[in-house]
Amino acid sequence: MDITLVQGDITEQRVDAVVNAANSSLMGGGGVDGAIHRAGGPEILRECRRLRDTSHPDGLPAGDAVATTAGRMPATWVIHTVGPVYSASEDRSSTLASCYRRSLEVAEELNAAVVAFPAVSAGVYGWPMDSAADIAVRSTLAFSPASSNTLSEVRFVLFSRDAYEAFARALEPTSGPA
Ligand code: AR6
Repeated sequence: MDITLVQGDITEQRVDAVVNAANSSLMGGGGVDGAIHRAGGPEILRECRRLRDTSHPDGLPAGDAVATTAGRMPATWVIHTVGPVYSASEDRSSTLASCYRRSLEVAEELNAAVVAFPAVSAGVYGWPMDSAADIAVRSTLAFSPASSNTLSEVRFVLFSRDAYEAFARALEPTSGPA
């Protein structure tokens, strides 16, 4: 499985699945969530409402992931995950790592080959970018694919140059203490 980095807009990616940094309500919001619903159109919200009415009456907990259509976007699916709100007093890294693991599990269930992720929790939810990048890269590298695995590429799509550079640093092999 290759890990690639792109600076750009996740809604324009021609991939099997784009991951959305959603909130527990699954009813849309700002940031990348707003951009995905705008680009994909109302079909995404319709499917999200259906999920709320059926399998997820209480919403989607932080760290979990669920899929819908990608509507009019070039991708086929949106995998909605809910990142934790950053806290300086409580370590919520395992919840953020779970977003990546659960999203990749859902991607496998869909037989997706290429999956694009934004920097989950690193916007409105306030996670410092270097740490968000580190957790994203580590949890993706730690993911053990199922034997039927179809995943060939995980693409991190970063909106800003700063985010791109943080992910590039997180991907650098550690050189150890000087
Ligand atoms: N493509 C790629 N990355 C983007 C795009 C885009 N089109 N737009 C923003 N980003 P955020 P969160 C980056 O705030 O922190 C929403 O209201 C952005 O610069 O979208 O998990 C939800 O409904 C940042 O680096 O997600 C939730 O309520 C990263 O995506 C809440 O925000 C994530 O920022 C979730 O907050």
